[in-house]
Amino acid sequence: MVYIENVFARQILDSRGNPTLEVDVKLSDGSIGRAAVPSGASTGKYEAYELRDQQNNFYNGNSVKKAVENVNVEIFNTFSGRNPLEQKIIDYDLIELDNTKNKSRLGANAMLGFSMAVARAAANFKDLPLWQYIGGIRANTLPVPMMNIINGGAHANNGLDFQECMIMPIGFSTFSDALRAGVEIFHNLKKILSEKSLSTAVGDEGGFAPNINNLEEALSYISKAIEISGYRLGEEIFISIDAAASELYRKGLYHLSGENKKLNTAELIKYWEGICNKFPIVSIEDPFDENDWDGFKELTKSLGNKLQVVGDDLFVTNKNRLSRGIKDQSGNAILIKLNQIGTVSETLETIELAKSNNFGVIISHRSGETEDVFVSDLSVALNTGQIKTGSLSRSDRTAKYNQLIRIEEFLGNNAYYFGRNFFNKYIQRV
Ligand code: 2PG
Ligand code: MG
Repeated sequence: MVYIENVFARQILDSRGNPTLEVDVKLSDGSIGRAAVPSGASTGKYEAYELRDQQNNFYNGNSVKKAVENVNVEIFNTFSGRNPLEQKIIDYDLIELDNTKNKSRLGANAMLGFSMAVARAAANFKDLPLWQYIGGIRANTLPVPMMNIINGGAHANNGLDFQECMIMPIGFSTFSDALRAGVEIFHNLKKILSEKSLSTAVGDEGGFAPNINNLEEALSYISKAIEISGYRLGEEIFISIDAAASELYRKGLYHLSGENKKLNTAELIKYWEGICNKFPIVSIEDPFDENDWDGFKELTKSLGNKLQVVGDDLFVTNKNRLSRGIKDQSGNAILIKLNQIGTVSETLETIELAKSNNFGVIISHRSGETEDVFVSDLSVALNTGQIKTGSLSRSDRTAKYNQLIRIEEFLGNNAYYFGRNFFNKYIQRV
């Protein structure tokens, strides 16, 4: 029987220059699985705990030496000799070993790095690509990307209140064509911003971060870029937004300081309805605070048949929080981030729960990323049909798209692009 022979973690750097973990799992047959852990900036309050050393004058408090040690000592001691093909048993034993509610003892970053590396090692042992190891022969769907081409909020230092203005190339029949459209639009957006003498420097996720302070202005530049690229807005390309509204919420009000507005939940619902009347928006993520279940519920009631209302900070990839959302109809889609929950198996279960309740599923990167492309494989493995992995620049983001190009090539005629399917469900033709 194949078994885990060695587990080794090291501290590496993420795309923002912050320390994170990389974990290697070596098996008895010589197979190796390597995984790196991403990290968020606009983190939800209910996420699993990211263990950082918080040591003064040392990596600004952000080093992960303790988490590294937890992998190299405790996790190694517990799991060496175990069967790497038993992902679920390993993950649940890991949860038991940690023995806290939010993975704060070992650190969700330590746990996830190990969990992902076990999956990769097992895939390599089976001589399968990760997506095929996880998904089997049913895995064939290339996801529609949410491409974050204008960054704001906590990911940029401009005046834009909301975090992500994204394009979704839905009306295409292959992933490659969809990707090409996104790239062309991205480059044309750069020209438009330059002509307006706005900065074309990029934010944390590789999208532009021009110094504008108004969502409609951002969306109008994007619309223009789509048009001059020769694509049809509302037929081929659609818009999605991540408001990351938990970041804007204080004492019952949403503070849109860029737009000089303070809105309560009901007013913000009106605001979203107004934006959706002006632009072909198919998805709004975290339109309200992570505790504003009613806001989610109301918006789902009013717009949920036309677009996705996505819970990120609201659900934090957590089955219990998602169950509440399903029951109350607070939202109709979930953003999936492995490090919000901290193991591969729990992530798979949350996705399963979402799918079986007809919730949309978007596999997501974090704003702090590495060259690891686990999310690309995961999106194809489970045929989720959607991925959010940033803009069309910076290797930490393009690495994910490049992996999807490889998977599409591997699948050949068996590759299926989810665009039309998504299109039929949400898009109202004008
Ligand atoms: C989000 C993510 C990823 P962060 O809010 O959806 O885009 O950002 O990783 O900073 O939480
Ligand atoms: Mg989000």
